[in-house]
Amino acid sequence: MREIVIGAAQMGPIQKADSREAVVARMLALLEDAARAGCTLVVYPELCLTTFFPRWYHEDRAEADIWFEASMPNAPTQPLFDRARTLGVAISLGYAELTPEGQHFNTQILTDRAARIVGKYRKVHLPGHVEYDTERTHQHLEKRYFEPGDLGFPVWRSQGAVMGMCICNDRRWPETYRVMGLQGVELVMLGYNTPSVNSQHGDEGLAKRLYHSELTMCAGAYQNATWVVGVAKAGDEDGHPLMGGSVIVDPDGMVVARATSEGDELLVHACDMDLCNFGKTTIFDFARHRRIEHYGLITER
Ligand code: CDT
Repeated sequence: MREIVIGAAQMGPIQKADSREAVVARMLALLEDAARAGCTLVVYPELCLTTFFPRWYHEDRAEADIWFEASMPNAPTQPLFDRARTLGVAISLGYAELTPEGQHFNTQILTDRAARIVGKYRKVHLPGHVEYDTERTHQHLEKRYFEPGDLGFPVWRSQGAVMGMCICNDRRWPETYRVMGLQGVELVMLGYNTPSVNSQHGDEGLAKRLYHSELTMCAGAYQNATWVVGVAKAGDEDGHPLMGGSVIVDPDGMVVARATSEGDELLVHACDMDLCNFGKTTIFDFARHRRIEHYGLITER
């Protein structure tokens, strides 16, 4: 048995006016709860230090830099890293990254239990649009504020398991999981900010949106024999609702923990990485069963 007790730290809404320090105080409270529950890894949402700012249009692109972090850890997040090191709890969190070269990415990092950053992922599938769209009920300007990630879908060995990350819209794409699956991934961590309402399809309904979110994570888990931990930032941000639905999914594609609120809420599960072995050596033994001679179209168009 290779057990990692994992905390999925769903976060409730963050308002435009909330400071990074106030948000980190909430993250610290979730971390303390997780440590008390025996977790050695806590996963926080996408862009978890600020409100989901891509809903706000800045005509001057540079003004949006207020939402970005030029270093990590930095002054507001250092207390989180310090406490995580003391508790011996690894963390994974999403933030808007501004590089020294002036590039902007939607990023998630992974630390080890000594709070050293051991992995970094930059969101590949950026949803939304570049310019203000008068046809939408709300804006989703990720394509305006971020560049597509340039790191691919790497995996890292940590705490005796093969770990990978993706972010929000990435979870809807089978290629995301498969590229990590081909590297033997056993745990995919992801955060998301998903509006409760489809800006282009108002009558879609929350139940279907929650279903699609869970469907993709369960399918990714099953088809690649990996744990998936999906963590929402949820609730009403300045009048804009985000859905919850955080889950921990086992390598059979079954949900073993599911959030019940749209607030700060910790899910805890003891995840045995050895549960990945059966699928990886039988029905999803890629080396034996894949037929890549028929898959060319996937990368041709
Ligand atoms: N943050 C993020 O990627 N959200 C998307 C909503 C896209 S709607 C333009 C998601 O896939 O959940």
